[in-house]
Amino acid sequence: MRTSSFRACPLCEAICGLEMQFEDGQMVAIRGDDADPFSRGHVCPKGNAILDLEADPDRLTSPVRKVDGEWQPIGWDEAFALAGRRLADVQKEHGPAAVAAYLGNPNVHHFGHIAYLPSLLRLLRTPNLYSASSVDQWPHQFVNALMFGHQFLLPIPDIDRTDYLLMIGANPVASNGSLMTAPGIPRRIKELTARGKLVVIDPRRTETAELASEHHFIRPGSDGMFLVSFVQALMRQGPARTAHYEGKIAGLDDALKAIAEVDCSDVLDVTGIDADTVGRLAAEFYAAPSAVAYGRMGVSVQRFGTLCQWLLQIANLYTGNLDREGGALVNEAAIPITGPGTSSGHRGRWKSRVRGLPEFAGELPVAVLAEEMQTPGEGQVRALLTVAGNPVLSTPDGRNLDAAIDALEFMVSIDFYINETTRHADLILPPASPLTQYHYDLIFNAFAVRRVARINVPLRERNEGERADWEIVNGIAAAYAEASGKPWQALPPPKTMIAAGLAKGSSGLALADLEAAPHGLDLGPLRPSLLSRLETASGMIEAAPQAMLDELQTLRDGLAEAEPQRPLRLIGRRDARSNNSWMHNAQRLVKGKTRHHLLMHPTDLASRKIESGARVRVRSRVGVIETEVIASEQMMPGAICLPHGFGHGLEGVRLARASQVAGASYNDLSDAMSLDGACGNAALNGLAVEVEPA
Ligand SMILES: Nc1nc2c(c(=O)[nH]1)N[C@H]1C(S)=C(S)[C@@H](COP(=O)(O)OP(=O)(O)OC[C@H]3O[C@@H](n4cnc5c(=O)[nH]c(N)nc54)[C@H](O)[C@@H]3O)O[C@H]1N2
Ligand SMILES: Nc1nc2c(c(=O)[nH]1)N[C@H]1C(S)=C(S)[C@@H](COP(=O)(O)OP(=O)(O)OC[C@H]3O[C@@H](n4cnc5c(=O)[nH]c(N)nc54)[C@H](O)[C@@H]3O)O[C@H]1N2
Ligand code: SF4
Ligand SMILES: [Mo]
Repeated sequence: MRTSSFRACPLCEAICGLEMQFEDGQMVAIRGDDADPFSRGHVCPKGNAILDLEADPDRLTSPVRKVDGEWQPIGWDEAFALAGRRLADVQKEHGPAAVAAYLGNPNVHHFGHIAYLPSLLRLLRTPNLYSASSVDQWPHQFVNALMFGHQFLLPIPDIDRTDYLLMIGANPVASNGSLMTAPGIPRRIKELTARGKLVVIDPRRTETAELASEHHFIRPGSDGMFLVSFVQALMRQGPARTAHYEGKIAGLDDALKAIAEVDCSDVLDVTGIDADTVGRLAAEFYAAPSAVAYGRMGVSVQRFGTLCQWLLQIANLYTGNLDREGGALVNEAAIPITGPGTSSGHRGRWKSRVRGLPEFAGELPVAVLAEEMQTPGEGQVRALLTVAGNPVLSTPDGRNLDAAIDALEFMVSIDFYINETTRHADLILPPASPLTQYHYDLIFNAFAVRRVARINVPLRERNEGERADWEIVNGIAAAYAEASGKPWQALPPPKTMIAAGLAKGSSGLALADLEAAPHGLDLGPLRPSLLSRLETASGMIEAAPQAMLDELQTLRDGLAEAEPQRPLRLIGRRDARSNNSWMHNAQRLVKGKTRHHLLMHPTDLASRKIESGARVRVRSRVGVIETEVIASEQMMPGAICLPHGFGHGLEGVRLARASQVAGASYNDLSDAMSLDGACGNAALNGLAVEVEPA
């Protein structure tokens, strides 16, 4: 007999409700849950691929330990004790900084990771904390902290009600939306373009651009100039509409004055978009009944990412669209992640040892991780904990990081795959399937385009001999505490923690209310709330943070950095059938044509006498990779495009299917020295490269 269970998908920010069908305890099918009021039946190929993940023979289900280069089984208690003792020993001998931790993207998708790891990390007391955030959304968090006083006071585009969406450097039709949890993006975009307008600015004519009202190519990395020019054009349309923010805003005149002073006379040369077009878009944006400017990976993970995020909010502010329906609104999450007792996002409490880069929100930029391992001296990193991450493929100059990790004294990973990074571990602790655990999306409920809440209950028991993610974190912490003589108290199970979290919020919801709604709860559209929640010292929106005025000064110099021997600009790409570096082992996703090739405009191929389909070498300052190139009119001439997360053919990796679609790693080209100057986020997009026949 078939039975159905319902759960939010843990694979991306869209948190679609899934209907999972079981037969005799075996999961046999997955469909979008039509009764989920938020996702309304939406599902993508990845959601279905959970079937492959659950049945993957390469997936670890119990701990393994490397002995003389061979993986051997080890019991849980012994594994915890070994991890705790080795981490404590390294710190005893070399000091607390000698242990580093790296947390990867899936941490955010699992309550048993995100709610439990902070206590383990506090126990380790190391300055060397790293995560995928510094190759991703740091610029957003940083701007939120500067302007609104909290890293998670995040303005979200009100996509369902806006009349005009200016979207720059985002491709939600492939990515399913980011820092904008909105399941079923294509439907939402179709409704938007029927009601108003979507304008996409992107060096590639993407899947989203295809659905947009209008698309413009932009030279990679030149968005800072485009947005300055755009705000200048808004200023020519009429006065700032700031009545709404009266008494709640500081520095707007200073910000506008500094923006007005930037010389944008050559905006066409720099960006590829002419001044008339910028002016027309600004006029439309200013005149629209409601409008919102939004940018993601393409504008945040580049040299001027933070500046771009600030300029986007200035555009929203100037036109009165910040904290307004149809504009950009901050969610009021049922389990609060802002306000008392949360981490607002401080900066500079410590610095990285080698390059002296400041900490942000408790972490150092991951671009410095390799040098912290490779540079001798007091505080050198000698041991590593990774949790749900693959920094060898995901962070800049991955090949060098790979070598640095290989030379460590000890490494322990919480992960269920032996991937390009965890192959170096001495010990791997694999969590049981997330489907066996209580889960509440702390982050994505809070970043959603509606006020939603949902508890996910276990769909089945975990198998005999498996451990849940939160039990593993507790297990390592307890063993480490014992070995290091530090006091420690285990955290209670997720259900208890979720109930406690709800009690801290003002939604009035209790656990039982969520449990009574197996398809999730819709609590209504977003509402203005930012002005009453500001956490800046002044209690006002700080429109002109000094760090942003400084970046404006360097914008022109930064854009002028020419590299004649590397004239092409490399950008990334996401595909609906891919998920960063780790789902290429799922048969449902990798079957059919390969997806890791380089895209290049025909004229750029012709001028280099390269045929479409040929193998090419791509060179950057730090590395060279080989891959296949395909001619594509989707690309702006001068810009070339490669997805990240490939490069699976490395020795010792246990990903049988992924290794057949190995591809090359983007991050063997990206540069650990090339950062967003304002916050230290990696500048992965807009990389200067050259291509030659292989
Ligand atoms: N060039 C370039 N580089 C990029 C990007 C880009 O656009 N271009 N994007 C960046 C972005 S946005 C991100 S978020 C990062 C991602 O970078 P990472 O977070 O470092 O890597 P992932 O590929 O997400 O690897 C996830 C790992 O988690 C494991 N995993 C999955 N689910 C679970 C679980 O439930 N528990 C545990 N313990 N492990 C689990 C998987 O097996 C896999 O090994 O990559 C970044 N790197
Ligand atoms: N299918 C799938 N979905 C995913 C992921 C995945 O790997 N696969 N990863 C998830 C993660 S971790 C994240 S963070 C989100 C990211 O979500 P998005 O940011 O929406 O996804 P990207 O495809 O990286 O979109 C970035 C866009 O910026 C463009 N771009 C690159 N450089 C520039 C530039 O200099 N200027 C401008 N204007 N545009 C530029 C690229 O062409 C691309 O279209 O996606 C999530 N969803
Ligand atoms: S869009 Fe995201 S949340 Fe929805 S099914 Fe696909 S991977 Fe899962
Ligand atoms: Mo990400």
